[in-house]
Amino acid sequence: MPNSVLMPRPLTASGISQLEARLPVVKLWEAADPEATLNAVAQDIRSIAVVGHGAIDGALMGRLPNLQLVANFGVGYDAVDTAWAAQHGVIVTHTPNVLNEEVADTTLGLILNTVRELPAAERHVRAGQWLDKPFRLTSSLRERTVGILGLGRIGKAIATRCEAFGLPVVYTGRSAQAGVPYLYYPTLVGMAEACDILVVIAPGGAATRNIVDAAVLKALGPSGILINVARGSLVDEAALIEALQNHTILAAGLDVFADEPRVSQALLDLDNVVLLPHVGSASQHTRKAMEQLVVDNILSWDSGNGPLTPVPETPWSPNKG
Ligand code: 8YV
Repeated sequence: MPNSVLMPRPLTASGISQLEARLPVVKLWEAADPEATLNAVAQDIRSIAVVGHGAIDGALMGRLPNLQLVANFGVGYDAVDTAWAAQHGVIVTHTPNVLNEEVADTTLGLILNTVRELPAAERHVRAGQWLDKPFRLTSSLRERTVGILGLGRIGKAIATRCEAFGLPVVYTGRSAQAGVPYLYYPTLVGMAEACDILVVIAPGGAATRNIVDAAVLKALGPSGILINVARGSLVDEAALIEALQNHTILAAGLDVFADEPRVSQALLDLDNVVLLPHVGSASQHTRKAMEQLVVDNILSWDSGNGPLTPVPETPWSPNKG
């Protein structure tokens, strides 16, 4: 049916029914032969609702001649080829702001878990080892400076929380930001030298691939902690594993990985790393808000009022779809 929404993976029942009340939805995950279904409906698809981390590349979008909108579930949209979309007049939307506080909360949790080794302390209790001896003394947040790579919306929410913990905050990114009270470092290595906890919360994609490399980890130093809540692609994972094994840095807390959901055995084998399964925004409250923004973007665009949160690479104007 014309004007269809392609849904490769499911939104919740509420999200699907809100869309279905207005538009036909092609539920690709239900198709016995997704390729054949895609060929059969290609002309009808005008938008895609993207959930999960599958790539939305030019090869897929190019098969859909009437595609006008890709609504991404997530603030990060590195899995969507926005350069292709921009060239072909396709608008991409994402879900900014609604997850800022959740991801920042998770980040502080991951920092505390990593520095104070709380998961290992909990395992100590569960294994009955407390009866034999107290848990070891750990490193501390005290006298540490937090360096934030990527002081965007989420980075600022993390910084506010760090301030409340009494931790000095510094940052690096493409440029210094006016009106920001934190010290700016023009280079990542420079900031890594100056801070003790390096928090990675910059966008993924070609421009940031492996920017946290062996040199940055060396600069972070033997008491340094790496926290990654952005994308696995920003960190050279082989260099990180080596740095953790050799104690070039003290520890790492990772919510994201190079090849999710597969986690390198070398990381699983290490004691000085805390591992989370990409749960930064994964509360019921926040995932509901993110889904609602996906739905609202599609419905607003369909009604001619334009998408609510287009990405900067594909701005919307009233004469455009
Ligand atoms: C989600 C995220 O895990 O918003 C993002 O960029 O990485 C997370 O909030 C992801 O979008 C779920 O697919």
